[in-house]
Amino acid sequence: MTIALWKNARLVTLSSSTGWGIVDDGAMLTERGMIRWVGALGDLPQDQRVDEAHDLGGAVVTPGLVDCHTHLVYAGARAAEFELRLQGASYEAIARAGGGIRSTVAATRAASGERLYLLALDRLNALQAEGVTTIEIKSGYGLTERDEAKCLRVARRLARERPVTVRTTYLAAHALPPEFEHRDDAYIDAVCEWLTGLHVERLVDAVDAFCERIGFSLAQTQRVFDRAKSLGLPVKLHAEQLSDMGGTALAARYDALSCDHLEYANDDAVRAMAERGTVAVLLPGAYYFLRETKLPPVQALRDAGVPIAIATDHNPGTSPTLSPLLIMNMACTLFRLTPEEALRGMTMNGARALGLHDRGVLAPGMRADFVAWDVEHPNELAYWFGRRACRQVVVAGHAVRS
Ligand code: DI6
Ligand code: FE
Repeated sequence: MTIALWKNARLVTLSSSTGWGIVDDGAMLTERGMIRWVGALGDLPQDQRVDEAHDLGGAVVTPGLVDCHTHLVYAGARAAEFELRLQGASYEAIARAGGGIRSTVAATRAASGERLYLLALDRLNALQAEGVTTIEIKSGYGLTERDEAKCLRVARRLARERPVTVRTTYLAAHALPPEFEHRDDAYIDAVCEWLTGLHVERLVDAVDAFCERIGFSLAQTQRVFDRAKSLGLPVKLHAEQLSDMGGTALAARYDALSCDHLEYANDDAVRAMAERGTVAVLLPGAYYFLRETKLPPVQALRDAGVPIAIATDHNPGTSPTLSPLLIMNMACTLFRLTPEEALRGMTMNGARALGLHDRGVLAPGMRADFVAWDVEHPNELAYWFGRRACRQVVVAGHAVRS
């Protein structure tokens, strides 16, 4: 098996619980897609066999970015809705009037799997050009068994055809489709039934719901979670984004991998997450784009020791961004995370929010997913915004070509 040496890097290992873990004049050995050794080049054993060597040109090198919350597969933009909101219409009012998520559902149902694939591929390529090596992709714009399957198959196809890890999440409990108007409990019955079939087809890695006034109730969310658990699937939740529904505490009782958004989460929610090891996923893009003012309880999360991840939440309604670095910047400027917390949030804690423990730090035994950046210090990753700072992306020990 080929042993590759990657040298001339300023490694940002994140391998201890605090601090960047910088190794200057750093080097890594990779073999079979995994990291075998990490250290200063001068400490590499003299007799180490090396089959190929790569010069990283003095770049800052971090773990590959993990975008742990996206809605990447859909058709249609929502710029007209953006204009309405700029004129004063609220996101909730637009949703209640049948716009919002439902308008994306109509466009997604009308699109072929091939068309959805090409649209999502373009978005994935943009994210990867900024360092993303692992991505979560939710369904939730199909809302029929056939259309949810269509979207999840697109997500699986992306993983087959691009060098990236994709984790799929079933989010049929995202909005009530028009054919179920006033029959939300019947819709939840259908959501549970479809899940069983999609699971048999191995299309689902985790199960999510939108627990919100304009989404689904606690009791309905619980029914979806019960079905997920009966199939052995982990859960996560869009919780406390627009109001305090108590979804976080419910999700924690089901040992959720993560609770996401959390602007309205209270102390009980934070405690529940801490007790169950649930990751808090903060989504500053949606906060920014909806011009929200209620901040998530960042200090309480820190004090309770809840791991904080951040993600793009890429979607056409509330976070139409393809820039993980911009999201790191927003996590600092809007939510007051430190640049180090922002990087941990988009690497190791993002991985944890997906139940992945083999990535997110540069250490022996981890996947060889890493990114070389045109910066001098990792704090610049959250500092610049709108700058193309990514020099090279490496996935499982292979340089990615776009
Ligand atoms: N919360 C969000 O921010 C996205 N979904 C959700 O449950 C928004 C989805 C959309 O507006 O299309
Ligand atoms: Fe979302």
